[in-house]
Amino acid sequence: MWMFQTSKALWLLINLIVQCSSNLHPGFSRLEHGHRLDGSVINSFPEFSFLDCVTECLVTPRCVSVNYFKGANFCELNYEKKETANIKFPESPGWVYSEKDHWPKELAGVCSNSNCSLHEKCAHKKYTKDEHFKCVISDCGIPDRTGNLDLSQTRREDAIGIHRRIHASCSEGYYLIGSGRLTCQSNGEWKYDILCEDEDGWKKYGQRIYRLVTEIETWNSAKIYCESKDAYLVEIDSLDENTWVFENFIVPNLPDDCSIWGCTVWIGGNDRENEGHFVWSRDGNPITFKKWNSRNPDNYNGNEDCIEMRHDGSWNDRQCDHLTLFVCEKDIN
Ligand SMILES: [Ca+2]
Ligand SMILES: [Ca+2]
Ligand SMILES: [Ca+2]
Repeated sequence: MWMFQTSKALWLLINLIVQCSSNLHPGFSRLEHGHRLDGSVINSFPEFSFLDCVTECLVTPRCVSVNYFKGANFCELNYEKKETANIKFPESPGWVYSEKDHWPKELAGVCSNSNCSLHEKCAHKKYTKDEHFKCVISDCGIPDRTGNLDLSQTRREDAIGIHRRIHASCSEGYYLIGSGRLTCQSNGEWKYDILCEDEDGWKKYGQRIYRLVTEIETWNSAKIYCESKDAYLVEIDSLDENTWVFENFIVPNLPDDCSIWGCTVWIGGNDRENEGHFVWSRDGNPITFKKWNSRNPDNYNGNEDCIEMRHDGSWNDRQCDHLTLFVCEKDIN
């Protein structure tokens, strides 16, 4: 290892002195000591020499600048530079910042003439005369900053390279659903574990959000509708939750004429599979907390398998093809 490092360094030194000692001068003279660029890392590499770091940037089309931490030989490639970036350039003792433009592209060897695309990097054997290179996927690209996704609160360790992650949040007025992370997969595509749900129409209770859908539907259509919103027909597990749903979605509408919807809402319970054994539609788990109306469940006419919440917050089993409003529930993190 020592021999390899030494010969590598020597080879590099000879190359530099012979070929481009004057070329390297602008690069070294324009280093910015004590700074690093925040929030635009493509990838990072431990145990890199500074020139390795610059070379890695030169073989990576998306890279425009590097941060280098001398104490740990730690290299970061950036997809922005300080002039164009709407990002931070804080004082960071021990760090050096440098831009790709200040370095001779010949440092990239055979890769200086590669035609790799923006999300690729040119791979070749360093410090050899080998004329062969290949383009390999480098990153997933810069995630779309539009829409409801807020990428301004990313963390120090976030990066867009393969197998790296970015922490995202949702713009004001949106609920975050999921872990909030974007993971760059090995095929170069982002995996989004984040969904930003418009707060309009949804109400938050604990770690869940709920929405009254003001269209009359059969129980099954209501279930399908909720699922199409990555939600489920409301599942009530406690008296507190029952009271909350009742007070938020039924009480406000009680002054209305109830002739269209009967002032009831579908909830997710049913005994369609096994008469008398009520389960929740989401996962088939048995219903534990119950809030039956005094005469129910009565399976009236032998044909009542779906649960509605009544105008007083109690439950009734009802024919599943009855039409009424319904409440969807969704987990958030
Ligand atoms: Ca629930
Ligand atoms: Ca029944
Ligand atoms: Ca009934």
